[in-house]
This record gives sequence, C-alpha cells and structure tokens, in this order.
Amino acid sequence: MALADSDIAYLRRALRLAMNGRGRVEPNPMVGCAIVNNGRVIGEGLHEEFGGPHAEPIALASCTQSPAGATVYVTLEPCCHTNKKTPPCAPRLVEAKVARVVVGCLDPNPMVNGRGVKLLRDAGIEVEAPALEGPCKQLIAPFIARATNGRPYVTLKWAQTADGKVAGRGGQRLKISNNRSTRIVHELRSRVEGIMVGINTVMMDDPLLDARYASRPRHPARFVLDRDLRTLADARVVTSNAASTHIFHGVLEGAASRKRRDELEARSATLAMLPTGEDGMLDLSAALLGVAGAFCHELLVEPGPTLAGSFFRAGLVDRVWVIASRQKVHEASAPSAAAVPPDFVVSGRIDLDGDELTEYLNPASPYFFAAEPSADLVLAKGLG
Ligand code: AOF
Ligand code: ZN
Repeated sequence: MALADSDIAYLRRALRLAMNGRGRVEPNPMVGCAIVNNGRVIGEGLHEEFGGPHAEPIALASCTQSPAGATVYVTLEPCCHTNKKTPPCAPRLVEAKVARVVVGCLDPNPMVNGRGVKLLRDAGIEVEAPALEGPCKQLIAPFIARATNGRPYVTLKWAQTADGKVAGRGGQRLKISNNRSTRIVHELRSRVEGIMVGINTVMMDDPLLDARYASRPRHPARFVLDRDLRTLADARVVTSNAASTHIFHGVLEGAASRKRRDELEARSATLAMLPTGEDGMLDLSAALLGVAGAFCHELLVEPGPTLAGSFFRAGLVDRVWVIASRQKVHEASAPSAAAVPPDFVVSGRIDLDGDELTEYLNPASPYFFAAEPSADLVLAKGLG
C-alpha cells in the first residue's frame, strides 16, 4: 500500500511526541510512536529517558484495544540488536501481530541500519521505510553525528540588538536579551554535551557557562579556545567544578606560559595543544576533533563576532540561534554581530517576551536533512 496523507499526519504526530524526550534521552535519539486502528489512535508513546523503555513498547503498553492488525507509526526504525540496555523493539511488534509499520527513517546506528526493517518484513509485516526521511533525520541530527562518528553537531548562538550590535560603545558589556531568553538558552545548554567560547569572552565576561537556570540543570563540559593561554587560574570557568573544563591552546613559549599551564592543570583543567591555521588562529576542525575526543557530540558555541566568522568560513556550523532584542545601541563604535551566511535557511522564528529568536540551518552541513524547526525551538515556544 502506498503512503497516504493520513500516514504522514500520524508520523508528524509521532515526531512532535518524540520531541518531549529532548534533554532526557541523550545520548540516545528522540523517538515517538503512534498506533492506529481503523482511523483511531489506540496507543502512543515516546522514548522518555535514557536507559528506559523505547517508544514502541511504551506505545504498545498504552493501547486501549488489541494492537493486532493495527498500523504502527514510528519516527525511527525499530531496533533489533540485543547487546544493550532494553530488549529489541522489532520482535515486540511481531509478537503484537501488528499488520503494518510506517517508519520515518532508518536507524543510523550500524547495529540496526535496515536490519530492523528486514526483521519486520521477514515476519510478514508490511513496512513503509523511509516514509518521512528528511524531518525524522533532522529531529535526531546530533544523534546522527554521534552514530556516524563524525564531528560534533555545532550550534552557534548569540544575542544582538535591533541595530545588529553585540556590545555597547567601544565594546562595553551590554545586557541584550531578556530573562526568558536566558532561560531558553540555559535549557539548550542543559541538553548539549559541550559548550565553547573564545578567550575574549572569558576575559571580558568571566562566565560560568553552566545551565543553572534550566529546569533540569545538567552542566555541559566547557571548552575554551585560548591560543596564547591567557585564561587565568581563578577564572570562574576554571574554578567552578560544575563540569570539566578543556582549554585548547597553541604552541607555548616562555616560562610564564608554562607556569600558567601548571596552575591551570593544578585546578583540574584539561589542556590540549592544537595546530594554528593560515590566519594564525587555532584550527577549528582540530578543535572539534578534540571536542568529539572528549565524548561530546553536540556542541553549543557562544561566540563573539570574530569566532562566529571563523566558524562560518570553516563551514563547521550546523545551526544558528540569533536572539534579537528590540533595543538599539545607536553607536558606531559598538561591535557588530556576525552575518549569518545568506545560503542558511530559516527553520523557525519565535517570540520570547519581545526578544525574537530565529533558528537557521546550514543546508551544506552533513547533518542537514530538512528545513524543520528543532525540538529545542518547538519546546521553547511552550516554555513560559
Ligand atoms: C527504537 N526505539 O525508542 C529508540 C531506539 O540501550 P538502548 O536499549 O536504549 O538502545 C539504544 C539504541 O536503540 C540507540 O543507539 C538507537 O540505535 C536505538 N534507539 N530504537 O527502536 C526507540 N530510542
Ligand atoms: Zn527499540
């Protein structure tokens, strides 16, 4: 049977449901499932928590009538491998005697990747796969980065004024975004595995880079790009032990920088030397390899305009969040925000109590599959 409009609508429902697992299922993918019989949803569920049951068994258990003969809509291919935390889902669907399974996208996990679909078909179940590949892959883009062992999924985020400035006169610090925006950003911080800034941000703002205002504070590892090792041993990013701190630097010369290195290491910071590129700056591809080496496959970069420009030029950006406030600086000497490259696509835009959050995706990224709003953006809408 070919795909009907209603099939896509049920998959979309499962996709929205899956998003509610964001921040709790990682490093697993978000997955949603709806079970339909005679045009009625008889059960649904999502993968809610890492280590907990998958979406399909939750949906099966919620069924208000027997799932025998029903159609199962699931955003990700049901799993079939056994060397893991929970029993495989595909055999459960066979046992439940469902008639048809509509799969959003295949599981990029090499342990599954088509085998789940084959198991279902071999059992005589009709399978449509992949039925909504772009949106279902985009939902789990950071998981795809992890499963394929590529560079981390990279989000750049910054705030700017209505006249495109990121600071006040002569670069003075300026509070730009409102409290609601700060909370949304802390939610995002609590969901990623790593957060990165340049040394100028550490020197100017002395940030903690944690997720203290998130509903479930889970603090990402911190990465500082600091070619000349200027981070002070009493910088808050070093002294606060909410999460690990990694400092990437270039070749160090002289006793002073060696002393600094010893002081930072004594405070448990992890230091790593990186090559520099033609522009004399730290090589960002090497930095991302270092981030992945620290088991971080989803990275939030909170850059100043210079670092943002370097990331864009290197082609290493997957997603951008720009938070624009309504205020204007009216000051020529105030530094301007980086420009989002014109080929990036807007995947969504929401109002945050007067601030405007725009999400852009890079269509040239290896982790771009569809211009769909991320779970972070969709969930931000509902957060008061
Ligand atoms: C599904 N449904 O809801 C999810 C799947 O350690 P486990 O048992 O949680 O298995 C994790 C793997 O299962 C994960 O790497 C991915 O391949 C798949 N995730 N599969 O059928 C789900 N979350
Ligand atoms: Zn499963």
